[in-house]
Amino acid sequence: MLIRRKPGWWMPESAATPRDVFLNRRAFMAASGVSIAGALLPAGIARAAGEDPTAVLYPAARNTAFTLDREITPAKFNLAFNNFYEFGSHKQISKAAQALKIRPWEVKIDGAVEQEMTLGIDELIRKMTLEERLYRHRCVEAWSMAVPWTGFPFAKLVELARPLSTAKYVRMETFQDPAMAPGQKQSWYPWPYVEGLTIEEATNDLAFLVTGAYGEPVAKQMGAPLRLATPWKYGFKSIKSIVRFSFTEERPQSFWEEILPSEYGFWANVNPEVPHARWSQASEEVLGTGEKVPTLLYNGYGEQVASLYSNLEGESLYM
Ligand SMILES: Nc1nc2c(c(=O)[nH]1)N[C@H]1C(S)=C(S)[C@@H](COP(=O)(O)O)O[C@H]1N2
Ligand SMILES: [Mo]
Repeated sequence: MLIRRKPGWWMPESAATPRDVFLNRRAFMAASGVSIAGALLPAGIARAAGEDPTAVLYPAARNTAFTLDREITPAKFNLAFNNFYEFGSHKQISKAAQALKIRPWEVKIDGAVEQEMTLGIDELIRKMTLEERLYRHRCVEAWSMAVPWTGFPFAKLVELARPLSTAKYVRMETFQDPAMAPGQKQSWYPWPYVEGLTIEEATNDLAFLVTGAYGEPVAKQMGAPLRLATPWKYGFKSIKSIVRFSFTEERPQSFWEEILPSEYGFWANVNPEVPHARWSQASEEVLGTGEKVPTLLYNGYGEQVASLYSNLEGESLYM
C-alpha cells in the first residue's frame, strides 16, 4: 500500500510514501519474491489491479498544484464506506462491488462531436498522461474525505472528443447491467446513473477523470475503471464507472435530479450557507475521525471555479 500505516486513525499528508521510496520498496519486494499486491494492498485494490493491464502506470507523479490543507483519508476508510447505489443503497457495498467486471470496458463518446468514437479503457488511458492530485470530497450527506486521485484532466477528453460549437453540456452515463449490479434491479430508480456538466465546468482545471486512487488503479467500489472528480460540487456529481460521454445542446437531467428535483439540482455546488431541504450544510464530518469541521464555499475551491457561475443569477447553484 502506498501510504505507510501509523498508529491511530489519522495519517498526515507528509506520511504518504514519496514516489522514490515506494518504487525502491517495490524493487525490494520483487527481489525478495514477495507479491506486491498481496503484501501491501488492501484486498479491494489488489483485485482491481490484477484485472487491469494499465496497472503498471501507477503510481503516477503527483501534480503539486493540487495539494491539501488537511490530511489524506486513509484508504481503509474510503474502501469500506461508499455510495454506489448500483450495488445497494447503503455504505457497505465494497464486497458486492467486486462483481463489477472492469475489462473489457468500452467508453463511448457521442452526440455533438466531429466524429463519434468508442475506445477501450486501456486505449483511452494510454492516450493520456496520468498524474496524482490530492482533492477534497464533500458528500451532500455532510461527510467528507481527502483522496489522492490518479487520472487526467477532463479537458483532455474534451480535446479528444472535438465537440461541435453547438455543444454546451457533457452528459455522462454509468454502465447498465442488473445481473452484475443488483441495485439496478430496483426499478424505482431511473437507471443508468447519469450526471452532467457544462463544457466550461468540464474544461475547468479542477475537473478530473479518475482512473486510480492511493497510487493504484481505482478500486471497484470507488468507481473503477473511470470516474469523475469535481471537488467543488457535492459528491453525487462524481459519477462512477463511466461508459459514455455525450455532448449535448440541452442540459442533461442527472440521476438524483430526476428522483428528487426539490433536493438535488444540476449545479450542486458546495455552499455552507444553503441548507439541504432536510439538514444543514454548515459543517461536515471527516470520514474516519468523528471530527466535525466547517464546510467551505465551493468546498474551498472558489478561487478556481467561482467565475464559472458569475452570470447565472436565478439558478439554484447550491443544491
Ligand atoms: N454510478 C454512481 N456514481 C456515484 C454514486 C452512485 O451511487 N452511483 N454515488 C455518488 C455519491 S453520492 C458519492 S458521495 C460518491 C462516493 O464516492 P466514494 O464511494 O468513492 O466515496 O460517488 C458518487 N458517484
Ligand atoms: Mo454523496
